[in-house]
Amino acid sequence: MFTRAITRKPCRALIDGITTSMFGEGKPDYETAAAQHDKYVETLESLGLEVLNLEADERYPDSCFVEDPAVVMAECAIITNPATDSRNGEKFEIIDAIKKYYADDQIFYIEAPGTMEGGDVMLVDKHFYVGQSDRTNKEGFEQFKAIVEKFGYTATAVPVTEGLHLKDFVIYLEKGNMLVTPTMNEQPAFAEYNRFVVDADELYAINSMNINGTVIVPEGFPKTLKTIQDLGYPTVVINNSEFAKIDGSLTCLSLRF
Ligand code: CIR
Repeated sequence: MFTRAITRKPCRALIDGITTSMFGEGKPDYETAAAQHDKYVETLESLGLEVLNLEADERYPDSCFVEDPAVVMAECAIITNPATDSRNGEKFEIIDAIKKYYADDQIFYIEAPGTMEGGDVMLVDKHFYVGQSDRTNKEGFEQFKAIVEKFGYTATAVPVTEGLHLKDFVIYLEKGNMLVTPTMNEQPAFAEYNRFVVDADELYAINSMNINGTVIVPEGFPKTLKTIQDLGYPTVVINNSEFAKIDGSLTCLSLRF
């Protein structure tokens, strides 16, 4: 069960967020993004989470994507080392929020030359799958593994060959079910799960998010919504279009614990 989340309001500079345009063309509209973010926070609250919604930080265009500079779990928090210059400083700005919930001896740090972003980290029960991507390197993974093993977790690396982060291409919906791309469907690491391949025109909907049994699904992806509903999950649909334009998905916008 999640009881808390940390989010950060989008800043006006989000129009300059990094993008490969893999999920949408054009620049985000700030006002629309702010309204969508409000709705996101309200949705988390409606599902029982107490949300710490941090103030916007204009110095970092991508700073609303708080999932990347930290990884949180019940026993500890790990401050990551974001790989891009424009995002690396976000790791310093998330620490005060993390310290509200974790003692100093529960907070760990990924150090250079290790890089890591939380979008590459997917937890299944007590096992972490960690994407090896342009953002998370082998050294980052090895440091992460050594930290989480102290708390009884295991971790394995998974190659990310299709784009930004692991969780853009595979998501665990709980109860043994995963949404995957055709490539992740062939990944031996995921062979033991019930895998549902998402159509190429609905790739963005892979990053749906299970919060305490209810799955939040991005608006506009009816086939994936039906797949999730047919599996028996209650769903909530929200529009995330402005974040999609800068490669941001649903999980990116919060730390949940
Ligand atoms: C970036 O490229 O870093 C941002 N524009 C998007 C980050 C999305 N984060 C995530 O998937 N966890």
